[in-house]
Parts: sequence; structure tokens; C-alpha cells
Amino acid sequence: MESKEKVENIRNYLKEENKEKCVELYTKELNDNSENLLEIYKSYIIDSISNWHEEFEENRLSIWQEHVRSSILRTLVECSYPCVIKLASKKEKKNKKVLIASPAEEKHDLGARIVSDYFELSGYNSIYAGNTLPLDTLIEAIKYEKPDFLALSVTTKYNFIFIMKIIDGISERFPDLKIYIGGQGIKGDVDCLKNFKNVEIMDLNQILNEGADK
Ligand code: B12
Repeated sequence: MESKEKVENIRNYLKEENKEKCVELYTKELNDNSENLLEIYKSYIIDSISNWHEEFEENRLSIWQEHVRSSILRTLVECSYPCVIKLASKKEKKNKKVLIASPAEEKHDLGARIVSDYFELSGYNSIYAGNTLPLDTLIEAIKYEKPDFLALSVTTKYNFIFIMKIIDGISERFPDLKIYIGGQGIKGDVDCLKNFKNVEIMDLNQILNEGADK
């Protein structure tokens, strides 16, 4: 079967909320083409979500259905983890630890979870500390994990303010800790970041290409 057809197949099963079939086809694809994990992530997961909001805006998709679909995709991401470990073991280790999190109120977590795997695949030791993380909890995590840098994800643009609170709080307590931020919620006016020398906007390609070594 052509790869385009295979992707279409999974997307249709996703629309039908058929988790069993999605997992069956996805794991088969992973077994057959594990070396292509990044392409599989892109076409089966990242790109599959991109037009959901159109269905949503046309009232063809309700929030609970988005929950069902995104939960299926989350399962597919977790199914990929053995493959992530296998590919990461062939990569030169960077001996650097990244702590990944999303700020308070940010409920979207698929992006951050995928970012965690991209860091692993690029030779970093990555710890995904979860979504909706208040500043105090993140500070606890930093003290315990002692990461070399932070990667924060924000999807909802209204939650950008919570990223700013985290940047403020972390920069005050850990002035030398580099903070990378990414996600859909960052598009637009980011002048407020100019005062923070330790903060940089990052995207997925940068993790794979330059990494966090600049
Ligand atoms: C799935 C989804 C949900 C799921 C989330 C499930 C989950 N566990 O994550 C559920 C149903 C829970 C949900 C809830 C809501 N959602 Co929603 N959701 C989406 C949807 C359809 C997909 C988001 C997603 O997972 N994308 C896939 C991932 C892989 O992509 P990503 O998050 O962009 O991450 C990638 C990059 O941005 C980057 N990246 C991300 N973070 C970082 C960090 C670093 C350091 C780096 C390097 C890279 C990076 O890498 C990732 C991989 O490519 C989008 C629409 C869309 N097409 O994006 C709306 C969307 C994000 N949601 C939206 C809204 C408004 C909401 C709600 C407020 C709706 C409501 N009324 O209840 C709530 C609550 C949100 C909250 N408080 O946080 C809006 C946001 C609007 C805006 N301008 O901010 C969107 C854009 C829909 C829309 N068009 O209106 N949502």
C-alpha cells in the first residue's frame, strides 16, 4: 500500500474513533519503518491534527470528540517510545538534560510530549514534567532534576501570560538557566521577551539541527 494511502487509512479510523485499528496500523508502520520515525510522527500525528479546527468551526466536531481523537493520538505517541529509545541509542549522547513543561492553565500537551521525544532523538536526556505546571512546582522540579536548560511549550495564545510569569520567576531564581520556548501560542508580538537574555524561541527543526548548544 502507498504511504499516502496508509496515512489516509489511519486518519479515517481516527475520525471513526477506532482506537484499536489506529494502534494496529500505526504499530505495524513503526515495525516496518522504524528508521523513519520522524516522518511517521509528522504524517501520522502532527499533520493529522492540522485541519481539525475547520471541522470544529463547521460544527462537525465537538470538544468531547477532540478529546477522544487526541487521546488516541496520545496513545500512538506513547507506542512510539520503544522506537525513540532504539533510535536515540544510536545517536551520540550530548550529556545534557532538558526539562520540558507547559505553564499553568495550558491543557494542550501533545506538542510538548512530542518535543520531549525530539530532544531524546537528538541525544539529550529529556524529562517531560507535564502540563498546567505552576511556577512553584516547576521550581521544585528544577531543584530536583538540575536540568541544563528548560523547554516550555504554550499552545493557547491566552496562556502566553503564564509563560511570562514562569520566565520572570525562573530568571529571578536561576538567572543562568537557559529557557527555550515554543508552540503555537507564541506567534505574534514577542517584544516582551527582549529583556530576558536567557530566553529564546525555538521550533522543532532547531532541536534536530542546532539543538540547544548555541
Ligand atoms: C487537540 C486540541 C485540543 C485538545 C488537547 C489535547 C491534549 N492533550 O493536548 C483539547 C480538546 C483538550 C483542547 C482544549 C482546548 N483547546 Co484546543 N486544540 C487542539 C488542536 C485541535 C490540536 C493541538 C495539537 O495537539 N496539535 C498537535 C501538536 C503536535 O502540535 P503543537 O501543539 O502545535 O506542537 C507542535 C509545535 O507547535 C512545536 N512545539 C510545541 N511546543 C513546543 C515547545 C518547544 C520548546 C519547541 C521547540 C517546539 C514546540 O512542536 C510540536 C510538534 O510539531 C488545536 C488546533 C490545531 N490545529 O492546532 C486546538 C487549539 C490549540 N485549541 C484551542 C482552544 C481555544 C482550546 C480550548 C480553550 C477550547 C475550549 N473552549 O475548551 C481548550 C482549553 C485549552 C487550555 N486551557 O489550555 C485553540 C487555541 C486558539 C488560540 N489562538 O490560542 C486552537 C488553535 C483551536 C482553534 N483554531 O481555535 N484542545
